[in-house]
Amino acid sequence: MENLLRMDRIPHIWCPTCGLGTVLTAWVSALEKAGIDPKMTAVVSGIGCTGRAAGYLKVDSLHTTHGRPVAFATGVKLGNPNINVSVISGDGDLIAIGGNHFIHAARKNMDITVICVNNFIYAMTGGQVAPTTPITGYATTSPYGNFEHPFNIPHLAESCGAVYVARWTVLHVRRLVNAITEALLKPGFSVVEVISPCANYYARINRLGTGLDLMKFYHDNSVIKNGEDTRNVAIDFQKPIIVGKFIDRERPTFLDSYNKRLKEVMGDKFKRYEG
Ligand SMILES: Cc1ncc(C[n+]2csc(CCOP(=O)(O)OP(=O)(O)O)c2C)c(N)n1
Ligand code: SF4
Repeated sequence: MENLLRMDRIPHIWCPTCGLGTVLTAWVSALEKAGIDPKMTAVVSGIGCTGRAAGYLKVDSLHTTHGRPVAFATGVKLGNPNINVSVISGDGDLIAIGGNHFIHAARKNMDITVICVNNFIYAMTGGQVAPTTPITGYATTSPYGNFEHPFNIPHLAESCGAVYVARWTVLHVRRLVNAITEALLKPGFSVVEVISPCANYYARINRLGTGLDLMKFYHDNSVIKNGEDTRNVAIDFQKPIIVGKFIDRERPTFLDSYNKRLKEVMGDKFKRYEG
Protein backbone atom coordinates (compact mmCIF):
# COMPACT_ATOMS: atom_id res chain seq x y z
CA MET A 1 0.00 0.00 0.00
CA GLU A 2 2.74 2.47 0.97
CA ASN A 3 4.28 2.30 -2.48
CA LEU A 4 1.12 3.97 -3.82
CA LEU A 5 0.98 6.72 -1.19
CA ARG A 6 3.10 9.85 -1.01
CA MET A 7 4.32 9.10 2.51
CA ASP A 8 6.10 12.46 2.70
CA ARG A 9 2.61 14.07 2.70
CA ILE A 10 1.44 12.00 5.69
CA PRO A 11 -0.03 12.82 8.21
CA HIS A 12 -3.00 13.88 6.10
CA ILE A 13 -5.26 16.82 6.91
CA TRP A 14 -8.48 14.83 7.36
CA CYS A 15 -10.27 14.93 10.74
CA PRO A 16 -10.37 11.89 13.03
CA THR A 17 -13.24 9.55 11.98
CA CYS A 18 -13.55 11.14 8.53
CA GLY A 19 -14.37 8.49 5.93
CA LEU A 20 -11.91 9.80 3.37
CA GLY A 21 -8.97 7.66 4.51
CA THR A 22 -11.07 4.57 3.88
CA VAL A 23 -11.97 5.79 0.40
CA LEU A 24 -8.28 6.33 -0.38
CA THR A 25 -7.36 2.88 0.92
CA ALA A 26 -10.21 1.31 -1.04
CA TRP A 27 -9.06 2.95 -4.27
CA VAL A 28 -5.45 1.77 -3.75
CA SER A 29 -6.63 -1.78 -2.94
CA ALA A 30 -8.85 -1.76 -6.02
CA LEU A 31 -6.02 -0.63 -8.28
CA GLU A 32 -3.88 -3.50 -6.99
CA LYS A 33 -6.75 -5.97 -7.30
CA ALA A 34 -7.49 -4.87 -10.86
CA GLY A 35 -3.84 -5.46 -11.76
CA ILE A 36 -3.54 -2.05 -13.37
CA ASP A 37 -0.02 -0.67 -13.75
CA PRO A 38 0.26 2.39 -11.46
CA LYS A 39 2.58 3.94 -14.05
CA MET A 40 -0.34 3.87 -16.50
CA THR A 41 -2.78 5.37 -13.99
CA ALA A 42 -3.84 8.94 -13.34
CA VAL A 43 -5.99 10.38 -10.55
CA VAL A 44 -7.73 13.71 -10.81
CA SER A 45 -9.41 15.58 -7.95
CA GLY A 46 -11.16 18.90 -7.64
CA ILE A 47 -11.25 21.14 -4.58
CA GLY A 48 -12.62 20.12 -1.19
CA CYS A 49 -11.67 17.74 1.61
CA THR A 50 -12.10 14.87 -0.86
CA GLY A 51 -10.08 16.80 -3.41
CA ARG A 52 -6.98 16.29 -1.28
CA ALA A 53 -6.96 12.63 -2.37
CA ALA A 54 -4.95 13.28 -5.52
CA GLY A 55 -2.14 14.80 -3.45
CA TYR A 56 -1.72 11.68 -1.33
CA LEU A 57 -1.59 9.12 -4.15
CA LYS A 58 1.74 8.21 -5.72
CA VAL A 59 0.55 7.99 -9.30
CA ASP A 60 0.33 10.77 -11.87
CA SER A 61 -2.16 13.02 -10.14
CA LEU A 62 -3.78 16.38 -10.70
CA HIS A 63 -5.34 18.51 -7.98
CA THR A 64 -7.41 20.75 -10.22
CA THR A 65 -9.79 23.71 -9.90
CA HIS A 66 -13.16 23.40 -8.17
CA GLY A 67 -15.69 21.49 -10.26
CA ARG A 68 -13.35 20.69 -13.13
CA PRO A 69 -11.80 17.26 -12.43
CA VAL A 70 -14.00 15.49 -14.99
CA ALA A 71 -12.93 18.01 -17.64
CA PHE A 72 -9.24 17.55 -16.74
CA ALA A 73 -9.70 13.76 -16.69
CA THR A 74 -11.25 13.92 -20.15
CA GLY A 75 -8.16 15.77 -21.35
CA VAL A 76 -5.84 13.17 -19.82
CA LYS A 77 -7.80 10.30 -21.38
CA LEU A 78 -7.88 11.86 -24.83
CA GLY A 79 -4.21 12.81 -24.59
CA ASN A 80 -3.28 9.18 -23.93
CA PRO A 81 -6.14 6.65 -24.19
CA ASN A 82 -3.90 3.94 -22.71
CA ILE A 83 -3.97 5.61 -19.29
CA ASN A 84 -6.55 4.42 -16.76
CA VAL A 85 -8.08 7.62 -15.40
CA SER A 86 -9.92 8.02 -12.07
CA VAL A 87 -11.61 11.07 -10.64
CA ILE A 88 -11.89 11.14 -6.84
CA SER A 89 -13.88 14.14 -5.64
CA GLY A 90 -16.73 15.40 -3.49
CA ASP A 91 -20.45 15.61 -4.18
CA GLY A 92 -20.29 19.41 -4.22
CA ASP A 93 -17.34 19.47 -6.60
CA LEU A 94 -18.80 16.89 -8.99
CA ILE A 95 -22.54 17.45 -8.82
CA ALA A 96 -22.88 21.19 -8.03
CA ILE A 97 -20.25 23.38 -9.74
CA GLY A 98 -19.03 20.40 -11.79
CA GLY A 99 -22.47 19.03 -12.64
CA ASN A 100 -22.32 20.04 -16.28
CA HIS A 101 -19.04 18.21 -16.85
CA PHE A 102 -20.41 15.15 -15.05
CA ILE A 103 -23.57 14.85 -17.16
CA HIS A 104 -21.80 15.43 -20.47
CA ALA A 105 -18.98 13.00 -19.75
CA ALA A 106 -21.67 10.42 -18.93
CA ARG A 107 -23.57 11.26 -22.12
CA LYS A 108 -20.41 10.84 -24.22
CA ASN A 109 -19.45 7.72 -22.25
CA MET A 110 -15.97 9.06 -21.63
CA ASP A 111 -13.80 6.19 -20.43
CA ILE A 112 -13.10 7.35 -16.88
CA THR A 113 -14.00 6.17 -13.37
CA VAL A 114 -15.62 8.67 -11.02
CA ILE A 115 -15.50 8.05 -7.26
CA CYS A 116 -17.99 10.56 -5.86
CA VAL A 117 -17.67 10.90 -2.09
CA ASN A 118 -21.02 12.01 -0.75
CA ASN A 119 -20.94 13.46 2.77
CA PHE A 120 -24.14 15.47 2.09
CA ILE A 121 -22.45 18.85 2.60
CA TYR A 122 -19.67 21.21 1.46
CA ALA A 123 -17.22 20.18 4.13
CA MET A 124 -14.01 22.03 3.39
CA THR A 125 -15.64 25.44 3.29
CA GLY A 126 -17.57 25.06 6.54
CA GLY A 127 -20.69 22.97 6.01
CA GLN A 128 -22.78 24.78 3.40
CA VAL A 129 -25.81 23.10 1.82
CA ALA A 130 -25.01 20.86 -1.18
CA PRO A 131 -27.20 19.52 -4.01
CA THR A 132 -27.08 16.23 -2.10
CA THR A 133 -28.17 17.53 1.33
CA PRO A 134 -31.32 15.56 2.21
CA ILE A 135 -34.55 17.47 2.71
CA THR A 136 -34.78 18.76 6.34
CA GLY A 137 -31.02 18.23 6.81
CA TYR A 138 -29.28 21.24 8.36
CA ALA A 139 -26.28 23.07 6.96
CA THR A 140 -24.74 26.43 7.83
CA THR A 141 -26.64 27.93 4.88
CA SER A 142 -29.91 26.11 5.61
CA PRO A 143 -30.56 27.06 9.25
CA TYR A 144 -34.21 25.97 9.00
CA GLY A 145 -33.36 22.65 7.35
CA ASN A 146 -32.90 22.07 3.63
CA PHE A 147 -36.02 22.41 1.47
CA GLU A 148 -34.40 21.93 -1.97
CA HIS A 149 -34.88 18.60 -3.68
CA PRO A 150 -31.47 16.83 -3.74
CA PHE A 151 -29.99 14.89 -6.64
CA ASN A 152 -30.18 11.11 -6.55
CA ILE A 153 -26.64 10.53 -7.86
CA PRO A 154 -27.05 6.96 -9.19
CA HIS A 155 -30.20 7.96 -11.05
CA LEU A 156 -28.54 11.08 -12.45
CA ALA A 157 -25.55 9.02 -13.62
CA GLU A 158 -27.70 6.32 -15.20
CA SER A 159 -30.03 8.80 -16.91
CA CYS A 160 -27.10 10.59 -18.50
CA GLY A 161 -25.51 7.39 -19.83
CA ALA A 162 -23.08 5.95 -17.27
CA VAL A 163 -22.38 2.27 -17.94
CA TYR A 164 -21.50 1.27 -14.37
CA VAL A 165 -23.18 2.72 -11.29
CA ALA A 166 -22.81 1.55 -7.70
CA ARG A 167 -23.23 3.00 -4.22
CA TRP A 168 -21.61 1.80 -1.01
CA THR A 169 -20.81 3.39 2.32
CA VAL A 170 -17.30 3.46 3.81
CA LEU A 171 -18.49 0.76 6.19
CA HIS A 172 -18.81 -1.70 3.27
CA VAL A 173 -15.07 -1.82 2.67
CA ARG A 174 -14.83 -5.14 0.80
CA ARG A 175 -17.81 -4.37 -1.39
CA LEU A 176 -16.47 -0.89 -2.03
CA VAL A 177 -13.10 -2.29 -3.12
CA ASN A 178 -14.87 -4.76 -5.44
CA ALA A 179 -17.02 -2.00 -6.93
CA ILE A 180 -14.05 0.28 -7.57
CA THR A 181 -12.15 -2.66 -9.09
CA GLU A 182 -15.03 -3.35 -11.49
CA ALA A 183 -15.38 0.33 -12.27
CA LEU A 184 -11.66 0.68 -13.05
CA LEU A 185 -11.83 -2.26 -15.44
CA LYS A 186 -15.08 -1.17 -17.11
CA PRO A 187 -14.66 0.64 -20.44
CA GLY A 188 -16.77 3.79 -20.33
CA PHE A 189 -18.09 6.21 -17.73
CA SER A 190 -18.32 4.40 -14.40
CA VAL A 191 -19.55 5.97 -11.18
CA VAL A 192 -19.14 4.74 -7.61
CA GLU A 193 -20.92 6.90 -5.04
CA VAL A 194 -19.43 6.49 -1.58
CA ILE A 195 -21.45 7.61 1.43
CA SER A 196 -18.90 8.90 3.91
CA PRO A 197 -19.08 10.46 7.38
CA CYS A 198 -18.19 14.09 7.94
CA ALA A 199 -18.22 14.29 11.71
CA ASN A 200 -16.87 17.80 11.81
CA TYR A 201 -19.71 19.48 9.89
CA TYR A 202 -22.58 17.26 8.75
CA ALA A 203 -22.82 15.23 11.95
CA ARG A 204 -22.19 18.18 14.26
CA ILE A 205 -24.64 20.57 12.57
CA ASN A 206 -27.32 17.87 12.48
CA ARG A 207 -26.55 16.61 16.01
CA LEU A 208 -25.92 13.08 14.76
CA GLY A 209 -23.05 12.35 17.11
CA THR A 210 -19.54 11.31 16.14
CA GLY A 211 -18.16 9.76 12.98
CA LEU A 212 -18.48 6.42 14.75
CA ASP A 213 -22.20 7.09 15.31
CA LEU A 214 -22.58 7.69 11.57
CA MET A 215 -20.81 4.38 10.87
CA LYS A 216 -23.22 2.70 13.26
CA PHE A 217 -26.09 4.37 11.39
CA TYR A 218 -24.76 2.95 8.10
CA HIS A 219 -24.47 -0.46 9.74
CA ASP A 220 -28.03 -0.43 11.02
CA ASN A 221 -29.67 1.31 8.06
CA SER A 222 -27.96 0.20 4.84
CA VAL A 223 -30.10 -2.03 2.67
CA ILE A 224 -28.25 -3.99 -0.02
CA LYS A 225 -30.26 -4.15 -3.24
CA ASN A 226 -28.09 -5.06 -6.20
CA GLY A 227 -29.81 -4.31 -9.49
CA GLU A 228 -32.30 -1.92 -7.89
CA ASP A 229 -33.97 0.61 -10.21
CA THR A 230 -32.03 3.82 -9.61
CA ARG A 231 -35.30 5.78 -9.40
CA ASN A 232 -35.82 4.07 -6.04
CA VAL A 233 -32.49 4.89 -4.40
CA ALA A 234 -32.96 8.55 -3.42
CA ILE A 235 -31.70 9.32 0.08
CA ASP A 236 -33.96 10.83 2.74
CA PHE A 237 -32.68 12.37 5.95
CA GLN A 238 -31.71 9.62 8.44
CA LYS A 239 -33.76 7.02 6.54
CA PRO A 240 -32.44 3.66 5.24
CA ILE A 241 -29.79 3.98 2.52
CA ILE A 242 -30.06 1.62 -0.45
CA VAL A 243 -26.63 0.41 -1.53
CA GLY A 244 -25.47 -1.98 -4.22
CA LYS A 245 -24.43 -2.33 -7.82
CA PHE A 246 -27.28 -0.80 -9.78
CA ILE A 247 -26.07 -0.57 -13.38
CA ASP A 248 -23.59 -2.62 -15.42
CA ARG A 249 -24.28 -2.27 -19.14
CA GLU A 250 -22.53 -1.83 -22.47
CA ARG A 251 -22.39 1.31 -24.63
CA PRO A 252 -19.67 2.40 -27.06
CA THR A 253 -17.20 4.77 -25.43
CA PHE A 254 -16.48 8.25 -26.81
CA LEU A 255 -13.39 6.98 -28.61
CA ASP A 256 -15.17 3.85 -29.94
CA SER A 257 -17.80 6.11 -31.51
CA TYR A 258 -15.20 8.57 -32.78
CA ASN A 259 -13.13 5.85 -34.44
CA LYS A 260 -16.19 4.15 -35.93
CA ARG A 261 -17.65 7.33 -37.42
CA LEU A 262 -14.40 8.65 -38.86
CA LYS A 263 -13.66 5.25 -40.39
CA GLU A 264 -17.12 5.29 -42.01
CA VAL A 265 -16.48 8.74 -43.48
CA MET A 266 -12.77 8.50 -44.35
CA GLY A 267 -12.44 4.79 -45.12
CA ASP A 268 -8.89 3.46 -45.43
CA LYS A 269 -7.43 6.94 -45.07
CA PHE A 270 -8.45 6.93 -41.41
CA LYS A 271 -5.92 5.80 -38.84
CA ARG A 272 -7.41 4.75 -35.50
CA TYR A 273 -6.79 7.39 -32.82
CA GLU A 274 -4.11 6.24 -30.39
CA GLY A 275 -3.41 9.54 -28.64
C1 LIG B 1 -14.61 28.44 -8.18
C2 LIG B 1 -14.67 28.12 -6.72
N1 LIG B 1 -15.83 28.30 -6.06
C3 LIG B 1 -15.90 27.98 -4.74
C4 LIG B 1 -14.82 27.51 -4.09
C5 LIG B 1 -14.91 27.18 -2.62
N2 LIG B 1 -15.02 25.77 -2.35
C6 LIG B 1 -13.93 25.02 -2.10
S1 LIG B 1 -14.29 23.42 -1.77
C7 LIG B 1 -15.97 23.73 -1.97
C8 LIG B 1 -17.00 22.65 -1.76
C9 LIG B 1 -16.46 21.34 -1.37
O1 LIG B 1 -17.51 20.43 -1.18
P1 LIG B 1 -17.41 18.96 -1.73
O2 LIG B 1 -17.02 18.95 -3.15
O3 LIG B 1 -18.67 18.27 -1.40
O4 LIG B 1 -16.15 18.36 -0.97
P2 LIG B 1 -15.93 18.01 0.57
O5 LIG B 1 -15.14 19.15 1.13
O6 LIG B 1 -17.28 17.85 1.19
O7 LIG B 1 -15.16 16.74 0.50
C10 LIG B 1 -16.20 25.06 -2.29
C11 LIG B 1 -17.54 25.65 -2.50
C12 LIG B 1 -13.61 27.33 -4.82
N3 LIG B 1 -12.50 26.82 -4.24
N4 LIG B 1 -13.57 27.65 -6.12
S1 SF4 C 1 -14.41 18.45 7.54
FE1 SF4 C 1 -15.59 16.56 7.28
S2 SF4 C 1 -15.07 15.78 5.22
FE2 SF4 C 1 -13.53 17.32 5.82
S3 SF4 C 1 -11.84 16.13 6.70
FE3 SF4 C 1 -13.17 16.78 8.40
S4 SF4 C 1 -14.64 15.07 8.68
FE4 SF4 C 1 -13.67 14.82 6.67
